[in-house]
Amino acid sequence: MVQVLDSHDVKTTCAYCGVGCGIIARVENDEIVSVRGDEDHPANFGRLCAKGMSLHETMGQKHRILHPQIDGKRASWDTAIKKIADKFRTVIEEHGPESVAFYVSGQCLTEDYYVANKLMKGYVGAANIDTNSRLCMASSVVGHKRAFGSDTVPGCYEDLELADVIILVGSNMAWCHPVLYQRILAAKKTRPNMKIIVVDPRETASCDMADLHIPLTSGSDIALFQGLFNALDTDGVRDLDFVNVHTNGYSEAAKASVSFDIKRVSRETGVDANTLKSFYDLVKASPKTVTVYSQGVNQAVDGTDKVNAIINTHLLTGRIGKPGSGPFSITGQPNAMGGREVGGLANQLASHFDLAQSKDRDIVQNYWNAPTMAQSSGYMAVELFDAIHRGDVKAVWIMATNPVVSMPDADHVREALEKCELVVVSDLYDNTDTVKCADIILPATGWGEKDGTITNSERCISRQRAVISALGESRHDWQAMCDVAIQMGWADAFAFENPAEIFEEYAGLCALDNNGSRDLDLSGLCGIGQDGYDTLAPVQWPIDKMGKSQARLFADGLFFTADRKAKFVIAQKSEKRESEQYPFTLNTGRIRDQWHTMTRTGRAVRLSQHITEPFIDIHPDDARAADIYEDEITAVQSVHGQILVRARLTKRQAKGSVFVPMHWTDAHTANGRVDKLVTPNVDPFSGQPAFKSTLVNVTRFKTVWYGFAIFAEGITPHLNAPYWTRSVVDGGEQVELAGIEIPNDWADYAGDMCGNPDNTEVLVYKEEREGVFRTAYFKDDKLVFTLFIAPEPISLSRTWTVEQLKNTHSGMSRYTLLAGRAGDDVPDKGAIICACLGVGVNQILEAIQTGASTVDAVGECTGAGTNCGSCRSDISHLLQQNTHVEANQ
Ligand SMILES: Nc1nc2c(c(=O)[nH]1)N[C@H]1C(S)=C(S)[C@@H](COP(=O)(O)OP(=O)(O)OC[C@H]3O[C@@H](n4cnc5c(=O)[nH]c(N)nc54)[C@H](O)[C@@H]3O)O[C@H]1N2
Ligand SMILES: Nc1nc2c(c(=O)[nH]1)N[C@H]1C(S)=C(S)[C@@H](COP(=O)(O)OP(=O)(O)OC[C@H]3O[C@@H](n4cnc5c(=O)[nH]c(N)nc54)[C@H](O)[C@@H]3O)O[C@H]1N2
Ligand code: SF4
Ligand SMILES: [Mo]
Repeated sequence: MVQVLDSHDVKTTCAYCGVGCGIIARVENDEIVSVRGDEDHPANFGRLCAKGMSLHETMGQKHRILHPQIDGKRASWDTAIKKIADKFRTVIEEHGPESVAFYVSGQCLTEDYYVANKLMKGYVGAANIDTNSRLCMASSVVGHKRAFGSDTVPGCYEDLELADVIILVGSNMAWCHPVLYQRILAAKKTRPNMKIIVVDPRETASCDMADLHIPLTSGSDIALFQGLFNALDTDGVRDLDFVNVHTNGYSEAAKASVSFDIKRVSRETGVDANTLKSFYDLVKASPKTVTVYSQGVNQAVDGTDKVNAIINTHLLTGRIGKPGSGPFSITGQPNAMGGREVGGLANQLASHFDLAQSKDRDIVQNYWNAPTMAQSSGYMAVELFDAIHRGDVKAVWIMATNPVVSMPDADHVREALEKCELVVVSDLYDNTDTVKCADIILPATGWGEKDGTITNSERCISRQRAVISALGESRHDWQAMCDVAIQMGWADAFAFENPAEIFEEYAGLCALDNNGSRDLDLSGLCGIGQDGYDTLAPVQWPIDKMGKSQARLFADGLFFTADRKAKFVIAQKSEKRESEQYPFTLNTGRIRDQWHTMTRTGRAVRLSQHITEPFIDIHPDDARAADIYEDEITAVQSVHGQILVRARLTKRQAKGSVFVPMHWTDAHTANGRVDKLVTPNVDPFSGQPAFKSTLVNVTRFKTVWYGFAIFAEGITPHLNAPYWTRSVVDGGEQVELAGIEIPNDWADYAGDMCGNPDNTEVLVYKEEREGVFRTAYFKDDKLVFTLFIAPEPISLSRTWTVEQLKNTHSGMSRYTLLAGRAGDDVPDKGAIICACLGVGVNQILEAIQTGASTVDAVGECTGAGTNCGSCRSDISHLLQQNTHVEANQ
C-alpha cells in the first residue's frame, strides 16, 4: 500500500521572545518536522535564533498533560469545569468577588488574554487578574503612561538599523533578543560608524560587539541618565521648539539634573570620568540615537523612574518618533505587548481604556454588556500571592506561567498555593513546580496546536497558527475559560466559537469612539471575519479605518495626555541598601539557550548543551576572599534561604556583585531555584519586583565528592545528593552531582541511582587514589548508565562521554569509556558553543590556532556561527581570549 505523505508548510510565529519572528513550519502527517524563518515576516526577514529553530524539538508526548486531573486523579472536562465554576461561585457569594483571582501570562495569546480580562473585570466584577508581565514590563508601562499619557512604544525595529548610536540599557540583547541583535550587527556591517553602547554592570555577550561598555554599579542608572540629561542640556544639545510646544515639566527636570556633573555621576555609578565623557559625547553628536532598555531597567525598585530618566533625554532632544531615534522598551515574552493591549494587568482595562476613569469603565461595561464592573485595581503579582497566603484570596487560576519558580520569595509563593482552597493550573506539562501545587490541572494546547494572535515589541500583530492536532484532551486556554464562564451563567457573553470571533470583539472595542484619541486603534481590522483572520499578514498598530498602519508614533509631537503634551518626570533614585551579613548584590537573568523555567527549552537536546548547570558568576577576587574555586559547588544565601550552584570565576562580573541564572527549577536541579532567594521588593509605582538586586552571601559548600552520570533513555534517575542537576542529551540524560558525605559503598549507591536494571553487565574501576570510583552498566553492547566519582570537580569530556550512548561497546572500548576520555585518535569536540550545528569549543579553538582570526573565518572553518548567529559573541570572546593568551606569551 502506498502511504500518502501529507506534507505542507504553515506560516506562524515563534513562541518565545518579544522579537516575534515569523516561522514557516513544515508539517508531515500531523507532526512538525522542521521550522525555518519566514522571509516575508517584517520582524526577522527569514532569520531565527537557536531557540526558534528548535521549536519542533520541544514537542512530543513526554510529560504532556493529556487530560484534566482533580486531586491527582483523572477527571473529565465536564467535571473539572463544573468544579471550578462551583468553587468560584461559592467563594464569590460568601466572600465577594475580590476573593478569587487569575494569574496569567505574556505567553497567552491575545484572544486568551481578552477572555480572561472580560471574565474577571466585567463578569466576576473585580480586577484580581494579574500576569507575569508584572515581573517583566510593568515599570515600562507606568513610565510610558507618565510621560506619554498612554502605554505606547513609539518606535520600530527599523529604527535600530537607522540609528547612529544604540544604547542598550540593562539589555543582554545578544542572548535575549538574538534576531534583533543580528539585525543591528548586519546594519553595523554596512555602516561601521554606527556605535553600540552597553550599559550593564556585567560584561555580557552583548558587549563583545559593542564599541563602549559602561559597567555601572548595579542600580545607578538614574544618576547616569540624569548626567546625560545635564550634559545635553548644558551643552545646548536640545530641541527647545519641541520642548516648548510639546512637553511639560522641562524646567523642573533641568533643575533636578543640574548637579549631575561628570564628577558626581562618576562617584555614583562607579564609572570612570573618561568613559562617561565618551558616552555623553557620542550621544550629543548623534541625533539618531535609540535607547533600548529591558530588565536591567524594569526590574528595579526605581525601575519606573529609570524609564522616565531615559525618556526625559529623548524628550529634551526631540529624538522621538523619528526614523532612527527614540526610547525603545523591548518586550520579553511573545505576547507581552498583546497582554497590555487587552488590559492584562490588575490596574488596566482592555483596549487601552483606563480602569481608573469611570467614563472608560462605563464604555467597556456597556460594550461587554457586563453585569458588574471592577471599580479599582486588583492585587498586583506580589500582593496577590500575599493575599493568597493570608487567605484573602481563596481560589486562583494560574495559566501559562510557573510562579513557584519565577516569583520573588518563591517558597512563600509555594506555601501560599499549598494553603489556598482551590488552585487551578493550566499548563502543558505535568512536572512543573507550579503544577505540583495544583488541585485541578487542566491540559492546555501549546505552540503549534493553538490559534490566535500575538503582538511583538514593535506593535506588530502576527498570527500563531494551529499547525497540528491538539494532543490528548488538551483545550485552548480561551475555551477552558469560556466553558467556566458559561457554567457560571454567562453563556451569552462567552459563546465564542473560535479565536477569530474573540479577535473581532476585541478589535471592535479598540475602534470604539476612537478617531485617533487612543493610541491603540484597530479600526482597520474590524469585521475581518474568519477568512481575513486566517490570512492575516503581520501588521503594526495603530491601524486606522482605511487600513493604514503606522510604524512610528509621536513624530507630530502629539501625545495622549489631556493637553496632548508629553511630560518630563523627575526621577528619584532609590537608596542603596547594604548589609554586613549579606555583602553581595545578587543579579539574576537569562542565558542564551534556555527559556525561563525550562519547561520547553529544557526538552531540546540542542538547547541543553550550551550551559548545562545552574551557576554563579563571581569575580575572582571575591571568590578568593570567600575561599571559592572554579567549578566548585557554592552556596548562595539570602534572608529567605539557600541555593547550591556551580562557581564560575570571571572578571566579566564586577566585584561585590554575583550573577545567577533564573532558569533552574526543582524539576532540573536539587536546589538551584534562585527566586527562593530573591527579596520581594517592588517598584512603588509599578509593583514590579527588583529581581536584580537581592542582598546575598556566598560561601563554600563543603563538598567532599563530585559526580557525573549518564542515563540512557528508559533508565530513570533516582537522585540522592545535596547537589544534582540533570539535562537532556542525545539518547538520555546527563547528571552532575556533589555531596558532603561519602556513601558506605559507591557500587550500591550507583545501583540505587540507576534502579539496578535487569540483564546488565557492570564494570567497576577504582583508582589507587582515595575517593575515585567509576562504573558503567551495559546491556548487550550498549551503555545504559555510567557514574564517575572524584574528590574534585570531574574533569572528563562530557560531550565525548555522552556520545558513547550511541556507540557499541565491547572489550577495550568499555575500559576506554571508564577512562573518561577519547583515545588520542578520536577528537573531542568539547562543550558545545554553536547549538545549531553542534560545534564544540575545542573545534573552535583549533580553528583559531590554525589561523582563523575573525568570527567569519572561524565560521568558514567549522560552520560555527553561520546559522542563527546567536553564538557569534561567544566565538568572538574565544577569539579575544586566545589573542590575549598569545599576547602574554
Ligand atoms: N534566551 C532567552 N531569551 C529571552 C528570555 C529567556 O528566558 N531566555 N526571556 C524573554 C523575556 S520574558 C525577557 S523579559 C527578556 C529579558 O531580556 P534582558 O532584559 O536582556 O535579560 P536579563 O538577563 O533579564 O537582564 C538584562 C541585563 O540587565 C543587567 N542588569 C542588572 N542590573 C542592572 C542595573 O542596575 N542596571 C543596568 N543597566 N543593567 C542591569 C543584567 O546584568 C543583565 O545582563 O528576554 C526575553 N528573551
Ligand atoms: N530571578 C528572576 N526571576 C524572574 C526574572 C528574572 O529576570 N530574574 N524575570 C521575570 C520575567 S521578565 C518573566 S517574563 C517571568 C517568566 O516566568 P514564567 O512565566 O513563570 O516562566 P515560563 O517558564 O515561561 O512559564 C510558562 C509556563 O506556561 C506553560 N505554557 C507554555 N505554553 C502554554 C500555553 O499555551 N498555555 C498554558 N496554559 N501554558 C503554557 C509552560 O509549560 C510553563 O510552565 O520570570 C520572571 N522571574
Ligand atoms: S529571536 Fe529567537 S526566540 Fe526570539 S522570536 Fe526570534 S526566533 Fe524566537
Ligand atoms: Mo519577561
